[in-house]
Amino acid sequence: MQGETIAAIATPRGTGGIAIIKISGKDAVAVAAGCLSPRGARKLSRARGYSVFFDRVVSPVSGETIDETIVLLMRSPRSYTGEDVVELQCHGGELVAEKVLDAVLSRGARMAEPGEFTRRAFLNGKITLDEAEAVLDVVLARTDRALRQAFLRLEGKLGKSVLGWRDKIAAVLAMVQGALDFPDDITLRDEDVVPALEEVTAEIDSMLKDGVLGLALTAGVELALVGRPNAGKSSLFNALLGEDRAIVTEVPGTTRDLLRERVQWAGIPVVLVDTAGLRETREIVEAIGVERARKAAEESWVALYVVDASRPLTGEDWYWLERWRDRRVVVVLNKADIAPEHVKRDISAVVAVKTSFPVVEVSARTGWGLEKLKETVIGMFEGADRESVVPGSARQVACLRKAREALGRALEAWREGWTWDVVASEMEDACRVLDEITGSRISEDVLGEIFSRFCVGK
Ligand SMILES: Nc1nc2c(ncn2[C@@H]2O[C@H](COP(=O)(O)OP(=O)(O)OP(=O)(O)O)[C@@H](O)[C@H]2O)c(=O)[nH]1
Ligand SMILES: [Mg+2]
Repeated sequence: MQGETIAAIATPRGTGGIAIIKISGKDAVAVAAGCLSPRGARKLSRARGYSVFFDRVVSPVSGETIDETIVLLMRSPRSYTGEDVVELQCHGGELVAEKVLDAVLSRGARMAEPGEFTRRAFLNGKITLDEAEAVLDVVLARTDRALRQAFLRLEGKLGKSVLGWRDKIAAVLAMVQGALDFPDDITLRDEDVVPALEEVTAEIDSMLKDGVLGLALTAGVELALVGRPNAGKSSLFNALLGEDRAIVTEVPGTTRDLLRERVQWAGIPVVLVDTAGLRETREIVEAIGVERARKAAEESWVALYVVDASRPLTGEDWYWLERWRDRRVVVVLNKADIAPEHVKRDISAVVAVKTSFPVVEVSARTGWGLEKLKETVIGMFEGADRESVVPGSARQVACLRKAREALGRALEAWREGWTWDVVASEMEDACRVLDEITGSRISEDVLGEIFSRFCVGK
């Protein structure tokens, strides 16, 4: 199916080697031909898919040549969108690209919306929805490991598992429905229903466990360094970065603003956030900093609660540790180089009694214990092996979770001897949410939400 003709600059803004203006839709060839030399226009109209030739872009308004271009033609259905696609490759200047796009638009194409090319690829059945999401993940991947996972999804590995589960459930569902329709002829036994559903449940569970890692790889994780003034947060921030980024002094209350820096730990994109020391203060600038620190801790994926291990914990430390009892927190005993053994031991013991947070000793000054700290944080992601695919978006994780819950209810209804139509309806639910992952059943709203995150021209 070919839609109205859309166009966009597919390359980033600014200057570069080349700029690509992408045109897709039922009139893509005519629109592009209208911007070429007469000879180029004839050539393009007659060309077969996957042809390339050199020509000029000519302004349809003034007749002036705008730039030289390489014309690429991909005819429907053998193109990214499944429609006729023409790409005009020009010199990589911002103005050149804009002028070529203007020429194309004046010939009747309309400006593409964000992600509209990929959306058409999905709607025309070239890719499934999980693959469309993976396109964005590939574009945004910041580490090798994130890219590898995005690529596995782009190849359809996630969709394939989901489809397999769906088919298995559908097969059981067909039997249950058969038994519902012909109760005299078909009797169902436990082994017809339970093992298959349990198997799918276990496989979904295992993928859900890796969901934490998947989201970390695509979205990255924020680690907030928090704690009382002078605990050594900024020193630790610098030590983890390997550069002298934040100001460190012996004056409590040195840091005011949040500082953010990117690092990679085991291929996971991590954003470290240094914050102001937590304390009651009347000083207006510091008070704003403390409020930001609290917010950063509560919005981060994990808070590293840094303490000066050369002295006992204070009431203020306990106030925060209690407040964050249900969050992910690692208690970092810093200044291990100068902290007396018995003080460290006492702190560890009391933290272990009062909380379930892991405790790690480090010295920001000497670098001792930093590896152990990283391992502790990385260990909080369930470790999927590198070739097994993990979900990449919160949407996928949410669908998996819903499918898992529906299967759980189906099994429970079966075991408790509910009528089979109840069991069947839960299985239908599970199939429906699995279909949402691949997009074979999906609402317009969800599509809009997914593709709005793309850039124009993708
Ligand atoms: N011996 C020792 N001193 C440290 C260590 N880490 C930090 N310090 C010292 O502790 C003091 C405070 O360090 P900062 O990193 O500024 O502490 P902070 O938690 O960022 O303090 P605020 O920004 O005021 O909240 C400085 O004098 C550091 O040199 C460590 O591991 N060992
Ligand atoms: Mg600081």
